[in-house]
Amino acid sequence: MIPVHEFLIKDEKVFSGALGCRGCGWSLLVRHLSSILGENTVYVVPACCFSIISGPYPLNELKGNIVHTVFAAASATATGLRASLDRQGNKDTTVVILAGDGGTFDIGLQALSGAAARGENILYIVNNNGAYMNTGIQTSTATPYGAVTTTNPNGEFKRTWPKDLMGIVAAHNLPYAATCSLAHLQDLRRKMEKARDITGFRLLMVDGPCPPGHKTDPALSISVARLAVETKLFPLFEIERQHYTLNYIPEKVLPVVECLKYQGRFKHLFTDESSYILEEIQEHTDRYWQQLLARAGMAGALVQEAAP
Ligand SMILES: Cc1ncc(C[n+]2csc(CCOP(=O)(O)OP(=O)(O)O)c2C)c(N)n1
Ligand code: SF4
Ligand SMILES: [Mg+2]
Repeated sequence: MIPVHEFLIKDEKVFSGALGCRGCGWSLLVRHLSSILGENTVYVVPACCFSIISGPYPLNELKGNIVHTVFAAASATATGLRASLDRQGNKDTTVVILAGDGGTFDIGLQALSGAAARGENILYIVNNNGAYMNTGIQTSTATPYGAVTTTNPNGEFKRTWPKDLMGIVAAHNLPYAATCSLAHLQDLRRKMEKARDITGFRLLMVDGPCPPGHKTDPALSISVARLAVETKLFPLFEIERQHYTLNYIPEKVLPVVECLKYQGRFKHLFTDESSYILEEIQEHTDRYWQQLLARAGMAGALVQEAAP
């Protein structure tokens, strides 16, 4: 076990008084990222909760340059900024996108794909909190199957599986893409440092706690994030030129209900009539894990079933 003080941020770039809700993942993610990237960084922020958290101009939450941009165009804006810096001979400034899942899985996907295919020298961070949280919890294509959002009202819930964004970005043959959890800070910081030092289009997808959207206790944000990894709902892995590496294999895999039960967005599933949905989520999770093992060349070596 690594002592907590190992992860204390020594070079703080985020001012106190940010506008995030209690237990929000956005600021913690940006605190770690900015302490690693330093002040010579341009953050490109499409519409998302971080647009608000970062503060209205001229009040920056963050020591660094922030460019607010339209929802669909983060990757295009970052491409232009990178080209402009390169033209000035400035190779040292990092251009990084801070986007939500809505701005990535849905509306920003075309620009993302274009920039990734061109191999633009951009670091793309997606805080995946599984819905359009800033405008009141609407369903995105990252929203988990079974979750209630405000676009699935009156006892309804999302009935399609979330998009495999990591599979989509892997197909662009990126030099580096990885998933990260705020409950695994050593792994998160290592991946941020690795992504910082690679040239080309890099993408990190972070599991984003959101107490109002997930209907969770703000004090449990990190615990629920840890359970998402332990239940394999949010596996930690890296992709380098389509080569997958699994970074964390739970010693004793917990059933998905152990994570879902803390989230009010799934509470309607805990009835006799809906228990089959929980089984479907378990099966889908196990299947995705098996696919990851196969992609990492570990199929057959490790077959783990959820404990009863
Ligand atoms: C073209 C366009 N449509 C809708 C909006 C309204 N809008 C602003 S933020 C947001 C939600 C963003 O969701 P996500 O990208 O998941 O980020 P989160 O708020 O969850 O951090 C929406 C719908 C907008 N700004 N521009
Ligand atoms: S709604 Fe969710 S993502 Fe937005 S600031 Fe609050 S906790 Fe963070
Ligand atoms: Mg979101």
